[in-house]
Amino acid sequence: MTRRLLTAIVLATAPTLLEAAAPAAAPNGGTACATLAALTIPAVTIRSATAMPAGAFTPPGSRQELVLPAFCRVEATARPTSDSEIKFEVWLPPVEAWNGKFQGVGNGGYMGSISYPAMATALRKGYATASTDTGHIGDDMRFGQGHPEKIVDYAYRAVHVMTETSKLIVRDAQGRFADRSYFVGCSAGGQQALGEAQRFPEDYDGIVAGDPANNRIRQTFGFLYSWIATHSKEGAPILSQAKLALLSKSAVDACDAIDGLKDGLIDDPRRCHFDPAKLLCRNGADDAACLTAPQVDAARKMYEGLKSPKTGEQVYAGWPRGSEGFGDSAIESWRTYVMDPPEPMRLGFFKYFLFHDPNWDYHTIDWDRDLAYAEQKLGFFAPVERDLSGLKKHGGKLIMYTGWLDPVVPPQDTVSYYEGVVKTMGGSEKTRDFFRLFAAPGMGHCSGGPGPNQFDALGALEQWVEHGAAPDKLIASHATDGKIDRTRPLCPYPQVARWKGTGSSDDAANFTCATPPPTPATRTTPTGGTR
Ligand SMILES: [Ca+2]
Repeated sequence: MTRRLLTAIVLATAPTLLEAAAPAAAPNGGTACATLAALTIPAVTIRSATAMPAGAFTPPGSRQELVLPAFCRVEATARPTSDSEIKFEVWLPPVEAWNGKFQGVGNGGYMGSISYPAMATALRKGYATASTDTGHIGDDMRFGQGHPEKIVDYAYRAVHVMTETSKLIVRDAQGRFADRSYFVGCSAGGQQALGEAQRFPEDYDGIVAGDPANNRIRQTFGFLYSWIATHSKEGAPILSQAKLALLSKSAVDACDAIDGLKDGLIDDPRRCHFDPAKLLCRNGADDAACLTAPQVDAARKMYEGLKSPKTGEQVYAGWPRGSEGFGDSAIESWRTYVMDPPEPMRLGFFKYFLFHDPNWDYHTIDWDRDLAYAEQKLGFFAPVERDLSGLKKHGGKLIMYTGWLDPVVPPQDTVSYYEGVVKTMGGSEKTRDFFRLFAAPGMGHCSGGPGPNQFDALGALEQWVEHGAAPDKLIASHATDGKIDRTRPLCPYPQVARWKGTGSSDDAANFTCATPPPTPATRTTPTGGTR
């Protein structure tokens, strides 16, 4: 019997037979790459299977050359519904170079494109890896107009289908299923990670959810609110790059020492209550060192975040003090998602996904009524389920991280999700054994910032999954011009890294993880001030 025919039969039969047949089918490991094209997985088309030699590979639509070891490249399309067209790729190392593991990688924003650089990183380390375009092409949200199934594909189905299918492709190519499966993503990828943890807990043994945009409906409302609060009636941004940088510097000056160490970092911005009114220009001046009254008002609203006009309840967290403009690039500030866009970010959500009205006018927003409608109609869009008992039962482990300076996904929202899970799962001890959060002081969105922001979350996760060694800290580093100039442990929330009082405060060895006193509820003096 040919390998190809056997594969088709095996895939169509019961798991017991499948397991029994696999070793006999591939005693020396795997099918030749090209024959993978003959797989007959339901609702999936293998478009190509190509043996790629070691060397440079330029991904489609990119000019960035990736240097890769030899691998088998599989291009596939899944159509779980008649309106679906989910493209994905699976990259397989030669069996002798394979580390026995599968790694699914996440996406960013609404980008309908395969995450080639993340796949390259995984492949170089010996993983079989997969990524999907989430079922559409590009970042334009018009893809959802009249295509409700494509919205579902983007929201969660594409990653799940990619995962299930990739596992079969790995099995066929390598001669056995992967020993372990991991998912790694940040931002939208963090949302995908939590979606998998909540909805498909059997898919992965370990999950890294970075700066997760999982509370996506409310985040979208938050973007709209923030844009309106920080732009003139004519649509001009009220806060310039220079004023954003002034705010960041002033917030750090006011709050750096609250954590007990003057190091240019605010350990936990929730403890910082810097009031931008302290920078109010005197005598009608408007210069680089002060803020006008509208600028003060705009900054305050960014910190406060969207509250229900009806009840005053917090709908979505504001952005943390320190995140205003902490770096030179737009993504290291409020510019990319709030100040710079000529119209509110993600208006397409309302136009194409929610109201089905391309002419929808954002001035007509009713925060309470429209949010309730959105959560009722598109609840599947935001993986905010706090009951993770499915993942726990599966034996899965979850590492979530956030940057305390994230100007895109407010870290307060990520922390709040974690606290919600702790409450739902019956307390910290019952959560820590499978789910830990690491919050990085001075880190921006997924990376960057003045704080240590490079760390090996996947490596720590593998130790946890494969050896039962739960991560008590992650060692993070900060580099300038490629040279490491600061290291610091990131501690499992609610612990924080505390300097021992001797030795360099730029060396992780001089820190311990300690539990801080509870964060006081909003404590402000009448004049603002910092406590
Ligand atoms: Ca500090």
